[in-house]
Amino acid sequence: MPPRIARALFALGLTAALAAQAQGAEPPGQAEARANFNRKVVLAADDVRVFDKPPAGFADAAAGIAQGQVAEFGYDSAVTHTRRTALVYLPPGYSPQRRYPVLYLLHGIGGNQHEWRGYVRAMAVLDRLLAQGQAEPMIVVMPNGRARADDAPPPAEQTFTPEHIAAFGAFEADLLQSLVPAVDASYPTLADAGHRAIAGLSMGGGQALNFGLGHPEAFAWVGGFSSAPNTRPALELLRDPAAARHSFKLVYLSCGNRDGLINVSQSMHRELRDLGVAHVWNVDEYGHDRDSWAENVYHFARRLFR
Ligand code: FER
Repeated sequence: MPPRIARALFALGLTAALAAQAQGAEPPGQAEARANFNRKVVLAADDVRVFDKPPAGFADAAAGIAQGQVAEFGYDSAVTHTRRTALVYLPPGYSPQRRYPVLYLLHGIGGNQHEWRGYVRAMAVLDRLLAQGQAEPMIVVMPNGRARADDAPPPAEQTFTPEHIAAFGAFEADLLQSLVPAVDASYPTLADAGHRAIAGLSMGGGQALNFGLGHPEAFAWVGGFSSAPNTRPALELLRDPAAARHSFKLVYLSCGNRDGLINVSQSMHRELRDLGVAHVWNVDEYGHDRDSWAENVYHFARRLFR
């Protein structure tokens, strides 16, 4: 099956179901999905690092550096009909008298709204960049990207079930119809696409590319880090590929060259290249892990809203 068809099926949550059906086997999911992590990496000539490594300690919390404040933000979801919780980072020196651009940062398949702050240490990265004037002051919203009533990360053996994967797709409507309007109503945001970014890691990278490239009216800055097979083909996402050459201020793709999911990002890179949509393609020497995500959120954040 051609990869783009496989990916489209996956997006519908069918790959696992079909595979299980074919084998007459037990519940769909795990084995097929996990096998993707172990795919052989085949590198092309342009699958290279385009940014130097950040300075040592770039993701370490440091004494003497002003820290942004992180708070829980509750909103009513028209999709799940529940009250949902996101984390919101307000930059050092935040003032309700000013207006800020907003970055939406999406977690991976086993994570939740705490993953970027806890595992990746994204707030430390931003605090340091802001202290050095190397990033624009911005509000960062870290939602739970699993739009279902019970949005807790499932037990490991249920991570890849169709209903859990579908919840990451259902987040598109939750984000656009409920979360973004609630954030814009509650914080002093610059509430237009030119001041709104979306990025994510792995499953969240796929979401960021799907929702960002699919909604240029909402996001002009889009980043997919180590994006997972939920990523849809560019030609499906870009309803007007010619217009897309001018709609985005930044499209940023990255992946580690030891990550078995790299074929997903390679495909997106090649599709965008062939469509003439300018983008960053940064391949580092990491696996599917926080080292890649911390470095790439550093490089991405430095380029945002500038
Ligand atoms: C898959 C392998 C990995 C997959 C998703 C992932 C949807 C997501 C990984 C992550 O978020 O870390 O086959 O299919």
